[in-house]
Amino acid sequence: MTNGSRNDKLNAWVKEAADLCRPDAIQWCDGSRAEYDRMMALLKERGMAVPLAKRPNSFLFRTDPSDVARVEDRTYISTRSQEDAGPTNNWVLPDDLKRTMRGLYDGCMKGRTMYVIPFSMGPVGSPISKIGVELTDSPYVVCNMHIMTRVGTSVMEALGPTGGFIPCLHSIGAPLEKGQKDALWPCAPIEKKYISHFPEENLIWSYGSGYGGNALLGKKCFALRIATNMARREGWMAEHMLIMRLTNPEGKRFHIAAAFPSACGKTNLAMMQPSIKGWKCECIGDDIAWMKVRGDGRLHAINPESGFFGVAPGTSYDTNPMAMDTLKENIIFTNCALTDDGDVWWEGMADAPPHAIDWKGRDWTPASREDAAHPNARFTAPAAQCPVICPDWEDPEGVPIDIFIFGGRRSSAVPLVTEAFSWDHGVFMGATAASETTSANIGAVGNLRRDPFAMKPFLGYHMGDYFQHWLAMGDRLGTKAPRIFYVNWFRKSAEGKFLWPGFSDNSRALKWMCERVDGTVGARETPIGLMPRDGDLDLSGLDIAKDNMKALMDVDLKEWKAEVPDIEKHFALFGDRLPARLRKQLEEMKKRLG
Ligand code: GTP
Ligand code: SPV
Ligand code: MN
Repeated sequence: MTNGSRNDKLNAWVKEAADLCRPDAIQWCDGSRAEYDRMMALLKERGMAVPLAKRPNSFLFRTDPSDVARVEDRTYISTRSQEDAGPTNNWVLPDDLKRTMRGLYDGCMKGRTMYVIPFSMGPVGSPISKIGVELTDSPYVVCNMHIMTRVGTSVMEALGPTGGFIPCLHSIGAPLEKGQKDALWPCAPIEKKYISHFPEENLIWSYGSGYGGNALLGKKCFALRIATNMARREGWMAEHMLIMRLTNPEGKRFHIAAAFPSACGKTNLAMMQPSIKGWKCECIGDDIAWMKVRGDGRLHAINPESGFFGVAPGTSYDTNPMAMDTLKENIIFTNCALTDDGDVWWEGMADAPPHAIDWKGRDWTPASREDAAHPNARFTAPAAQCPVICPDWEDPEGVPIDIFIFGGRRSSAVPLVTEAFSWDHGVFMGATAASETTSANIGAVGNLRRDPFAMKPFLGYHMGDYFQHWLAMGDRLGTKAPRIFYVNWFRKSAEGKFLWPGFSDNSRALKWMCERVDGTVGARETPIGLMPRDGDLDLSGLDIAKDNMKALMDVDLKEWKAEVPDIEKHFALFGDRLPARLRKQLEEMKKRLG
C-alpha cells in the first residue's frame, strides 16, 4: 500500500504520533499474505521467529520472561472524574497520564519502523462492525493483528475520506540507538508499562509490552474496554463471552454465549464436541461477543474477532480436538516448548518429548523441575481454520442468543450447574461471580476474587453502572431475554482432584439448559437457584462415581452462608451506584439460606 491515506483525520494522527515517537520509517499495512510473509521473514532474520518443520507456515516466539501476560496492575481507565472509572479500575487523571506517557513515547520508536494497521472488528462493512487503526513498532503485533482482526485495504475503503476510527497507539517501549544490538524480545520494564484507555475520547495508548492483550489493541482494549463504553451509550452489549451454536438431535438450534474469566474454559467450550449422541456444537467465537437487539426483539451476537488467541497448555486431542485440528498450519505460537523434530509442545498436549527447548530457550527434559511451556503460552490461529466454525460465524446480523452462562474456577461451594430464577437473579449471579486467578494476568495465581461477568479486568467504566445496564437490557428484552445459568467445571474433591470430567462432557449441562428452555425437563428449587433433579442430567455412557455426582450437585448451606459477608463487602464497593434490585436479590438469597 502507498504511504498515507485519503482520510485527513487519520493522516494527521499518524503524523502527530510519528512526530512524538520518531520512528525511522512509517509503513502502511495492506493486510496481504505477501506483507505477512515479509514481516515473518524479518522476524526470522532477527531470530525472533522460529519456523516449525512440523507445521507449515507456523512459527514459535519466545518473549522476555517478564512479558508473558496481561498486566492488570498497569491497566488504566482514565476519565475526568475517578468516579466514572469506578472502584474496580486503576485511574489517573487524563492530563497527568498523558503527560507521563508522552514522556515515555518521546523518541520511543527510534531505530524502528512504525506500522500503520487499519483493522475492522467484525466483518468489514457490517453495520455492527467498528474500525480501529493501530500504530505499532512491533512486526510481531502486525502478524498477530492479521490473524486476530480483518486488516488492510478493504478497511481503508470502508473508512473512506471522512470515516471515524478508534486510534490505538502502541509501542514496545524499546528505542534502538545507532549501533545498539536489539534484544530478542524488546520491551520495557514493568514499572514503565502502561495500558491506558481514555473512553471519553475513544482513545487507547499502550506502552512497554509486546504480549497479547497488552499489545493487540483490537482485543481487550478496543472490543471490551472502549466498546463497553460505546455499548452503554448506544444501548448494546460488549462482553467477555464465547458464542456457540448447539443443535439437538431434532435439528433445533440453540445459541449460547458464556462468560468465564481468563483461562477458565471459553475456548474449550466454544469448540467442544458433545459426548452425548446426536448433539452438535459449532463455534462462532471464543472470547468476545458484541450483542445488539435486532428487529425481532431478540439479542443477536457477533464475534468481532477473526482469530483465536488461545491458551496452549491443557489443549490436547483428548480435551479439545477441534482446537488441535485448527493448529495444523498458519499458526503463531508464543512461549511454547520446541521439540527436537521441529514441533511445539506444552504441558498436557501429549506424552512429554525426551528433550525439548523450553519457553526460556533452555534445554529441557521430563526430569526438569520447571514447565517446558509457560502456563500462559498461547496460539494465534485463524478462526476460519477451525473444523467446527459455524457457517454463519461472519453473518453481519449475528446469531440470536437463547442462553447466557456465567461461571468460573471454584474448587469448592459452587455446584456444576444452576439456573437463575429470573433475569434479575441471573444478573445477581453474574454480578457476584467469583473465580480463582490464573496466569492470564501477571500476578498471584489461585486466589479467589470476585470477577463480575468475567469483566473485572475489561470493563471501561463504573461496575455499578454496568450492573444497571444489564438490568436495563433485561427490561428491554422482556420475554425475549436469554435464560441465565451458572456453571462450575472446576469443583474439587478433598484430595484436590477435579470431580467433573469437563470438556466434551460439559455438553451434559448444556443439554439440560436447552431442555429447560424448551420446557421439557424439570428442576428443583435450591436456595441458590434451580438445579437438575436426580435423573434430569443426561449421564448416559459416563463413568462417574455416585459420590462424585453428589458432591458436584451439593449446595452446602454453611459454605453459602459464608459467601454472604463477602458478597456484602463486594457490593459495598459500588456505593450508591449499586442497583437496589441487586441488593434485593441478596436479601432474598439470605432469606432462602435461612
Ligand atoms: P482466555 O483466552 O484467557 O480468555 O481463556 P479461556 O476462557 O478461553 O480458557 P480456555 O478454554 O483456554 O481454558 C483454559 C484452561 O482451562 C486450559 O488449560 C484448559 O485445558 C482448561 N479447561 C477448559 N475447560 C475445562 C474443563 O471443562 N475442565 C477442566 N478441568 N479444565 C478445563
Ligand atoms: C484473556 O486474558 O482473557 C485473554 C488473553 O483472552 S489476552 O488477549 O492476553 O487478554
Ligand atoms: Mn479472554
